[in-house]
Amino acid sequence: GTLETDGDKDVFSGHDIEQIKLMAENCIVLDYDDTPIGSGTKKLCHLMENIDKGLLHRAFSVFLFDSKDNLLLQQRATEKITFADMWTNTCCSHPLCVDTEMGSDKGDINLLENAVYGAKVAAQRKLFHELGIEAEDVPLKDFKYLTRIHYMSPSNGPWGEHEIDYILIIRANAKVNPNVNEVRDFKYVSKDELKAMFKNPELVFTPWFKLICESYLFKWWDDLNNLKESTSDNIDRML
Ligand code: DMA
Ligand code: MN
Repeated sequence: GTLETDGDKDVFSGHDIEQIKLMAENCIVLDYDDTPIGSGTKKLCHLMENIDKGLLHRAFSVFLFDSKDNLLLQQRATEKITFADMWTNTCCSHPLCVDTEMGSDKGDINLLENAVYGAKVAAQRKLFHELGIEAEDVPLKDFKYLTRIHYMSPSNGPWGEHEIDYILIIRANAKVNPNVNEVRDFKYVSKDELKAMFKNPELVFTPWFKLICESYLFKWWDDLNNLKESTSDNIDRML
């Protein structure tokens, strides 16, 4: 996970040192059915040469709404190694290969419930890291798991994504204090404001955010007060 080999110099050349360090995080490597089969560094999991051989990892995507049904968006920092400068949902990242974020310390019989719990723990950690949102403003019990989607998308250069992504919605009254190494800008938007943003050719959006908007988001947004946490074990393959 350091800069010791020529290979690292190559894929990381020109990138931000803080973001390079985060590439040493241990993601949860999955089989096709979302069963953890090991760990892999964030770097290995996001290289297209590995993805092309089938390497798949676990992720989460948070959609945070305020009390007026506005959605918190972020623009990714220029420093991000993948999908830099793009507008996207509130917060995305990966549950790490530790007991709390795999949910393996929860001891539930239901493996999906454990995995969902681990994704919520990771979501709370990254909402603070990226946006400075305090854990007490986003308690674990307030996240609702809605579905998991399997998707793949190349990014720039050698990089890409191939994930099973746990979709989490939360309603919160959050004070935002962005980490500028992660987040370039943020904005609360109404449904109509987001639709107008999609029509603006100067704005670029992440592929997963567009996928989720097209398939689910606007439907959920119409019914925010009545959304129930999913207990289905379905994996929505969007490949
Ligand atoms: C990865 O997000 C997760 C999804 C759902 C694309 P990311 O690139 O923002 O991860 P991180 O914040 O850990 O760099
Ligand atoms: Mn990923």
